[in-house]
Amino acid sequence: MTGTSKEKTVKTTCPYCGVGCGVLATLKEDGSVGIAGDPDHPANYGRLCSKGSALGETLSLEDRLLHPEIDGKRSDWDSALSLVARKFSEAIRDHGPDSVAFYVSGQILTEDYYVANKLMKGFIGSANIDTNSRLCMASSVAGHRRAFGSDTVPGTYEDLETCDLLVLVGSNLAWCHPVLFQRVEAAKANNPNMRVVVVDPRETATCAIADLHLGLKPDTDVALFNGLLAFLAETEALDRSYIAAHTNGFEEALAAASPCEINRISDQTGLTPHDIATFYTLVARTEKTVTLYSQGVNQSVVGTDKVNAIINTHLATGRIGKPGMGPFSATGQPNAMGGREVGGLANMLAAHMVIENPEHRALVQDLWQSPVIASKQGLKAVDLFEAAWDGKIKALWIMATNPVDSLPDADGVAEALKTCPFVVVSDVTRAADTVAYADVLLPAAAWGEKDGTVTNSERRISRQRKFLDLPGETKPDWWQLADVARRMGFEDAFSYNGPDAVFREHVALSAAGNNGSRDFNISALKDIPAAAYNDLESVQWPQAGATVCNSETRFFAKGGFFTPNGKANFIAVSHKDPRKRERRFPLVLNTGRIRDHWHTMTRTGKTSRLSSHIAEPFAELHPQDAQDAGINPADLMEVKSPYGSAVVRAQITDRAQKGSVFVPMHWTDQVSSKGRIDAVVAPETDPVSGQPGSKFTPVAIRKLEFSWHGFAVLKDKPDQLDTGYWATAPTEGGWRAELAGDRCTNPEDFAGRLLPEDTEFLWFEDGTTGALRIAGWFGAELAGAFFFAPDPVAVSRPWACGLLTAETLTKDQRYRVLAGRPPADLPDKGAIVCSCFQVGSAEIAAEATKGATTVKAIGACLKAGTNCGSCRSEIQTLLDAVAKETPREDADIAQAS
Ligand SMILES: Nc1nc2c(c(=O)[nH]1)N[C@H]1C(S)=C(S)[C@@H](COP(=O)(O)OP(=O)(O)OC[C@H]3O[C@@H](n4cnc5c(=O)[nH]c(N)nc54)[C@H](O)[C@@H]3O)O[C@H]1N2
Ligand SMILES: Nc1nc2c(c(=O)[nH]1)N[C@H]1C(S)=C(S)[C@@H](COP(=O)(O)OP(=O)(O)OC[C@H]3O[C@@H](n4cnc5c(=O)[nH]c(N)nc54)[C@H](O)[C@@H]3O)O[C@H]1N2
Ligand code: SF4
Ligand SMILES: [Mo]
Repeated sequence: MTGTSKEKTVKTTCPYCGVGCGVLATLKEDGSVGIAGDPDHPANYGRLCSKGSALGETLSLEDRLLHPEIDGKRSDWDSALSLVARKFSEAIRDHGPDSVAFYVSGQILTEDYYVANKLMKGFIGSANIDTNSRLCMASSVAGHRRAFGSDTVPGTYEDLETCDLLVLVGSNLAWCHPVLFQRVEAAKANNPNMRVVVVDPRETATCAIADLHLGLKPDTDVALFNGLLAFLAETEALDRSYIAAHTNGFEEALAAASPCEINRISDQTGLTPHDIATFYTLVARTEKTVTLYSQGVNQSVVGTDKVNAIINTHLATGRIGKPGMGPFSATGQPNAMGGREVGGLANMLAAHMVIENPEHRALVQDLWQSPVIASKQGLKAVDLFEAAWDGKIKALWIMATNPVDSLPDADGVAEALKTCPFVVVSDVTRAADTVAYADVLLPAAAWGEKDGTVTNSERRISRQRKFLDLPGETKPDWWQLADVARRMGFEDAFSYNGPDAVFREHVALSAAGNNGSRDFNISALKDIPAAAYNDLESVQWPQAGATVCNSETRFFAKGGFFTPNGKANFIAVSHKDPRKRERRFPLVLNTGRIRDHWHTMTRTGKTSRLSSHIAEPFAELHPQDAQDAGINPADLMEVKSPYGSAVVRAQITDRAQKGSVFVPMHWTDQVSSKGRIDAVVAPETDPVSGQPGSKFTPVAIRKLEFSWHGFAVLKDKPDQLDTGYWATAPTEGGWRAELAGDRCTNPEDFAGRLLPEDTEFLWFEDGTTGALRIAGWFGAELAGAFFFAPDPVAVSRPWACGLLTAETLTKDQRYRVLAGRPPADLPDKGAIVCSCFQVGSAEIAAEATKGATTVKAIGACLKAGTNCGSCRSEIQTLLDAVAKETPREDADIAQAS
């Protein structure tokens, strides 16, 4: 801890994505928190993305859960935890250990996870503990275990910088792992030979650095990578000696992949033979190749096969575990890896041990001194909620995840929670859709209020540190679990006096009976005292020696796999045609993320800065599909499957693939009328990993007709949005709302209900266009402004939002608000691209036409992209678009004039 006597700066780790950036958090005298990237942390060397740098704005206590509640009424810890212990014990007594379950999260800390897993598998005696990592990393875990015999990520972040070819498969790195993206961007700028290939049905922001974008048909990756394996064999690009010395099953895998028929692969993937051949040739001739993959690979009913098809190509070329080479699974959540280390999945044990292995079970049970040990796999997430719906789960504890929004068939999940007799939810906020289904609500300590460790994508363990007091009666998750365990009669095994004690046990388990037979070993941290745990610098595992060592930690360059014969397994996989187009559901729903929001928005949704980039649920769709459905830009549309429907705004773009619609996963019932896209997603899973295919659901779309559309800015948070469509977001100085309604709701009355009674109204009605604008005033201060029209409203959002923070307005200016557009001396910014400096697309395009041709030049004149850098890929895309339309000479002339 450093800083002046009144200010303290603490080194901690970002609670969002799996990059695991080091953060310096400074608690200021006025109680605010300053956030900066930790220049010494090897994941980010000082960088932070838009979400990380806005962390200080998400720490308010608004909507925080501060006290335990039973049946919606305030309670206390003693009553709440006694009730939880009693209900779980009774269910186990009456219906057996498999009648209870935990559903946890890659966002709890390793210590929390360790305690949850220990209680369920060693003391309750069931393996019914699963986690949202099932929706995230399960296919990677399964693919790793099939190939390597262990869940090992062989490489490191440095490999992404030192390779000559980076293949990004199903990864929107620019938006989802922005700091890694920036590291790659910088490496590419320094290495003119470096090439980047993006394999993704959509043209994403990540394509801004791509030399080749392969916009393949959804779920055809196996065909592409099998073709690559066959091509490598046919062009003698294999590493025969590596294959012979360190692998099993090559011939079978090659037979399943061969021959390399480019035309067939072209039919299967929808890619041109030329692009396929270019890609294959590039891989064949580039020794230093890294294939990084994420949810476009994992979240598929053939996800595990996709993972192994990729790994096969690396094993065949011996490009694994060497600097600049290897398959690399980018993890999503801050502690996806930590959860895997402690065995937090229903099909794992602990410390990377195997639940089906009796020796492993004995090792764990011995260290835990536990009465029982689960000997078979438990229920995986989708099956777990299905069992709850079926009445088989009598008590369920949900921790740090929001399944009513994030699991497929999300309405079915809500039904399951209604059926389940006893549901416990530990969360930090009450503004999460799952909270409504809790019988007992437990207030958890949030980021900055608790201590523990997380592991990032490159196996680096870092400390999250506390710098804030616990608000209200909140408690860390491990504490809640350990207390319930003690109340269930397991006093000795759960008498931890702090997270350091849990961590020491976790270290001991990693070393137990581990003579090199298991990858996860951190015995160098054995018996780490509390003070050293507190000061722990980040370390990569393995750390199997006597002391911590900071040298290279790659796996498998010289074999040494964790299979019975020490060799890696090629897995013979074959392409399966994705589901045929159905007449009633002819499009494929693809889902995923946007740049500035995190999952169900319970934290990023608190800040206006992160809401300014995209403030409404939308569907990205191809112009042809839009035309076929009679949908125009900005229309409201329904996306529907046999499971449910959602209502979103149409964003028509040729960056989308024809036949696919992309909808982000972030919108919930808290912030929109019907934006929960997981209500539409099919609960179909990969047979090996149990991971849902969240990127592929057959759907139908249609335009929704409304009598009126509206946009509003309001000082106070709107709460009575009883209209057909709405989506709200915070904006500086208040709230913004997108609206639409039918004839039954009169827009004027609607506006009147949302404005405080004593406001003075000004309004303007345009008889020819049907536009209606209403502004409510407290004297010279704006209480709210409404812009209504028969069609989607074209008012400039940044301008309208700016009215809330404008200096007091003169009477004349007050009327100008009713004009519904920025005055001529204040041109429209366009959609916000740079959320740090609130720079819009129109401003960037204007500078580009004036001659700014590089992201750097835009930064120099507008500051855009010069703080966190998360928007740089979008600026590049805008520059490319302008360049396409403006011949270079014109730009030069414009600059000269
Ligand atoms: N801003 C932001 N960043 C995040 C998160 C967040 O919520 N917001 N969440 C974090 C988490 S938990 C995760 S798991 C990661 C996810 O990170 P990513 O996996 O990069 O993100 P997604 O947007 O889910 O999906 C990536 C891409 O897969 C593509 N895709 C869909 N189908 C296919 C297919 O069949 N083949 C291929 N090759 N690609 C396909 C999609 O079009 C999409 O662009 O992000 C992490 N980082
Ligand atoms: N359609 C579709 N669905 C998806 C995906 C997709 O791409 N498409 N992606 C999937 C993936 S990869 C993931 S990882 C999941 C994520 O989905 P979720 O895990 O459901 O999403 P979050 O919003 O991160 O939920 C975390 C919850 O924990 C709370 N919380 C935060 N900190 C703490 C804490 O310290 N303790 C406790 N007890 N609670 C805390 C938050 O307030 C929030 O309610 O979504 C999955 N669902
Ligand atoms: S890239 Fe962004 S979200 Fe991910 S850890 Fe770093 S700062 Fe946090
Ligand atoms: Mo994830």
